[in-house]
Amino acid sequence: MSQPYRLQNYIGGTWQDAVQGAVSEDYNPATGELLALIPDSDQEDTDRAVAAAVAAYDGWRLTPAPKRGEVVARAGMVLARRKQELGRLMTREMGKVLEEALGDVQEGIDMAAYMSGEGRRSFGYTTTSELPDKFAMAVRDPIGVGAVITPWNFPMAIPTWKIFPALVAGNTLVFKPATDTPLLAMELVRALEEAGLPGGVLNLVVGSGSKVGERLISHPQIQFVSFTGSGEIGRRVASVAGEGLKRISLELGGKNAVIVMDDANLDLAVDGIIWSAYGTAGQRCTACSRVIVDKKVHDKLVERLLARVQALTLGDGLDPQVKVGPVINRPARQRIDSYVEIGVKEGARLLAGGKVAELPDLPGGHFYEPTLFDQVTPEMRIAKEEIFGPVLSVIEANGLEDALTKANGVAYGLSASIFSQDVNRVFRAIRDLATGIVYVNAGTTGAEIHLPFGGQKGTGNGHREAGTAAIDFFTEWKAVYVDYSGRLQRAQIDT
Ligand code: UN1
Repeated sequence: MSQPYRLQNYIGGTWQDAVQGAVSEDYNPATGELLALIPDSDQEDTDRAVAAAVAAYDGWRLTPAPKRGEVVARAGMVLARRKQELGRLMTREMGKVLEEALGDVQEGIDMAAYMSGEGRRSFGYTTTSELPDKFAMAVRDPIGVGAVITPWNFPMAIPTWKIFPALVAGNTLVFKPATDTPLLAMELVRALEEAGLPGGVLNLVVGSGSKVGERLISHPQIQFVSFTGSGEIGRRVASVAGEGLKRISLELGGKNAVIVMDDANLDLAVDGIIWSAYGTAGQRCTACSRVIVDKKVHDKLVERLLARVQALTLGDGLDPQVKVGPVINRPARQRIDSYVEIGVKEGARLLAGGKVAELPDLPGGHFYEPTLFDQVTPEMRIAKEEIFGPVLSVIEANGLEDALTKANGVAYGLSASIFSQDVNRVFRAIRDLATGIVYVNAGTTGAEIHLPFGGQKGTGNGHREAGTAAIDFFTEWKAVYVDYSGRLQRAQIDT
């Protein structure tokens, strides 16, 4: 066992302990190894970080956008250079298997490549004027100082979705990562530091939601909040930050369905379902947690799914044989287990898994057996609520209409997929699925960074991350009128 890291906050360009010196602990969820001692920051640390971001704002706002983009581009190169090492660290800190951890780092690298280019785009537009000798255009301004609050399940990708576009747009930030994955957050900040980001532009404060998070969302000098996490906390962010008239972007999870029609390529469907339901131990906002299958192919599909679920190997994600790592911590495992209990009580048929996995070689780990339920009906809680673990429910449908109604019959609307070879069915599904992301003949995960990411209904509050949509969230529009007539011209009157 190596010595635990000693993590610090990064405020105004210097690494420092929490003012009160409080520390908390960061563990490897597969082995129980203590990975790091981390600051347990409070309001004072948060206020210092906000003050540093406020002080840095004018300098950064006035730095030409292409230069801001170059800093992000260089940070992406640092991540690329360190990809293997960061992937391994992520597996140790968060638990997902190494291949997926490397994908998570790659998503950050991709985001840097895309957003650095926005430094030379960030397009506004010119338009006409109703008056002669008058010019009109719309340009983008940064918003100011913002808070970025991120979850543990994509410890590199999700922070980069928020931080890279926000920085290229000219904002300064306070970054509060999940306390389960602060090491990856630190490494991202270090990459930006190495890339030449001026002090104060991005400040890292590690601490609890109840102290750091609460202060950020109510701080009078924070102008926007970008949050990814649970629906419960999302509502709290919306009400507190909303009261302060801050701009708010929320991404709050899903209850994503794969529809399998009777004409589907079933082997392909099984591949897509297994990957999107059990990858990252089901701990993705985009994870497939419902399979809605036409009754004509139900038995065949379930038989093949079951064989594949039973073959999944659990263990430490650094072991290349392992397909499913641990879940993030003990309370998460407990929560998953209580959902399984609810499912059994509700009358769903448990086909595989359904219990905590005790691995003899890894007694300190938090593992849960990949779980498959059949004969689930739409009104059961396991068919409606986000479980965020390796638990999949199979629901039968009678044709496409019924499948679409069932897919849409939940409060969330992040991702959905359909397996079918029939172009007419596919296009109807694309039109009628009430989700922000739709896949055809693929599972529900695998969003690429240059398309909008986010969902309808209870998944969020209407904003999208990634792609050009991210620039829309992190900028203000400014309408500019230039009158070169040399006289007073009154719009709507002197036309
Ligand atoms: C998330 O689950 O919170 O599409 C993000 C995917 C990944 C991102 C998921 N690219 O599954």
